[in-house]
Amino acid sequence: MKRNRWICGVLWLALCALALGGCQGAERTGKSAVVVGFSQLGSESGWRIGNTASMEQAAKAHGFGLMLENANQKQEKQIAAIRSFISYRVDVIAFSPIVETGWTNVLNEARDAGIPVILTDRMIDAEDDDLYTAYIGADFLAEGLRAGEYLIRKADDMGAEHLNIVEITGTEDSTPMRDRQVGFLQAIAGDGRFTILESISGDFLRSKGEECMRYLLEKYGAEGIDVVYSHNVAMTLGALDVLEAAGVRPGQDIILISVDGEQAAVDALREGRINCIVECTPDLGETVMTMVEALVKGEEIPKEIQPEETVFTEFDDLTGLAPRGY
Ligand code: GZL
Repeated sequence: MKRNRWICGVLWLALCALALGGCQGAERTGKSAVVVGFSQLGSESGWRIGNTASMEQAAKAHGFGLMLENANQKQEKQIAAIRSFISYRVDVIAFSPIVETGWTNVLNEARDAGIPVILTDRMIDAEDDDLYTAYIGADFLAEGLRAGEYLIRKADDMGAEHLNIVEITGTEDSTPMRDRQVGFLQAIAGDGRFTILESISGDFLRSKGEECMRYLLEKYGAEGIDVVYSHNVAMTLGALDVLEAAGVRPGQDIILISVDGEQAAVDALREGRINCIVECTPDLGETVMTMVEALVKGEEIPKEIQPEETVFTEFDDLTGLAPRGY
């Protein structure tokens, strides 16, 4: 069985090599164009699909070969992909770690091979931050703070005395899940108007967002829930389906706060079905590839680069907002 897997691995590498313009065998020989190995964690949301497209477009624009491996939400597949990039001797490895832990061994192997690693989108819990060259991704704590600051403004605007909150979180042990939760709690800390009834993981998936909302609605009733704080648009769209099927008017009967900012969410915001979208941009590709360009020239790059992000709320005039593109 193991032998078959090994053969498949070599064949896969050879196919990638051919796709990259005829590099021979499982290891690059001679000097070809810059090749980036990119392990993408999955295709779980519109955000993720937009992020992958951003990386592909930027690699093409820079004239880089891109070995893209989609792990379909499996950490072990990301680790295997990174090992194949090392075998192939790519110039730079980029990956979006699905969770923060479990990367030390494979990142030591990349360091021993002299291949720089860029963390894109999500962070790792590294004892030794020499295990990666740079982190290019959002400030998720700030995103959580923005969600909480919106809710405080909304409560003030409503003259609310007390609001019960339920939280549908992203993938457990992932950076966005942890920091969006911590930032939100920090923002509302000490404000006696807010109670978080329950926080459950929807794993950033629309289907699980539906399951979570159905469970919470059955447990607390529409009357018992004033606010839903959902860590991404995919889960929020699932929650909207459940709420509306139950005759609840999201955005009116229950306040909906989401993160990400796909077009579907902006449309729902304009329709009054979502109250607040904290932006998390998937457009990291150009920054990643610009840093790759610098690395292959032997230049130093910043240890951390975070994109500018904003927040869209029911209080804003959205008429000038350009199409989101994902
Ligand atoms: C955030 C990213 C998250 C998105 C989700 O940068 O890691 O993962 O918020 C996606 O949509 O699943």
